[in-house]
Amino acid sequence: MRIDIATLFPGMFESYLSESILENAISRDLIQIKLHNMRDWAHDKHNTMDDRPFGGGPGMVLKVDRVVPCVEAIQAMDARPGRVVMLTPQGRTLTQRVVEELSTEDRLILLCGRYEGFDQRIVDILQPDEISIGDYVLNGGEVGAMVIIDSVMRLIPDVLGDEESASTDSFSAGNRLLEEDQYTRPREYRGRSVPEILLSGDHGLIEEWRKTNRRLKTFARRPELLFEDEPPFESNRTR
Ligand code: 6GU
Repeated sequence: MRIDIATLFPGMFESYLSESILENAISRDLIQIKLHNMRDWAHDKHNTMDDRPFGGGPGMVLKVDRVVPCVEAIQAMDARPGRVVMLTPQGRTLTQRVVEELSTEDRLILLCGRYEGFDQRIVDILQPDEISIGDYVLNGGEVGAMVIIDSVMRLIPDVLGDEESASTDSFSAGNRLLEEDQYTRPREYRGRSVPEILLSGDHGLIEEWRKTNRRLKTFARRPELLFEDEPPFESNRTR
């Protein structure tokens, strides 16, 4: 998969992109990530990307005659047109379902906004998939773009090793349960012991305990997950 990022703050991505799993996937050519500074498409002498809103009001608006040519130029850099994703608090909310959908694309173009938002004609012309990462306000779309990259990358074949396999992740198709409690050594710490069953070596009993733990935890913390009808529940959990 190729991912293009259009942003006014490319520096925000640098340390993230050199993080281990991602860097490894990039070096194995499973993912190609191209950063683009939108300001390169500001052709006036002050490199203006934004302007005051018509009709008045606070904040600044990203200019249509900067952003549209920028995205079109990025699109032309590869034969695959790609899906344009606009990061905005007005978008549909990102869920694991949406992540699964995005992970099937061969190319994503992530468009990060700043300021008050985008001129509406940018949306009308580019018809992007508008995505929000949740009901809170961020200073811009950059963190949202990283969330998309981070979650989508896990679903690209061979990016994760068997150890980190995503197939049993919470929220994935066929698993609507939170993960069970995990323990490692020492067996006892400050008077708190690891549940006896996990030390028993009885794999049947251990699997029963894990299932019960996942269900009780989900019921206590996120009961709505147990009663959601989307997606069709097909239990493909193997562990
Ligand atoms: Cl993607 N961008 C901004 N600016 N705020 C957000 C968001 C994105 N998702 C939630 N809030």
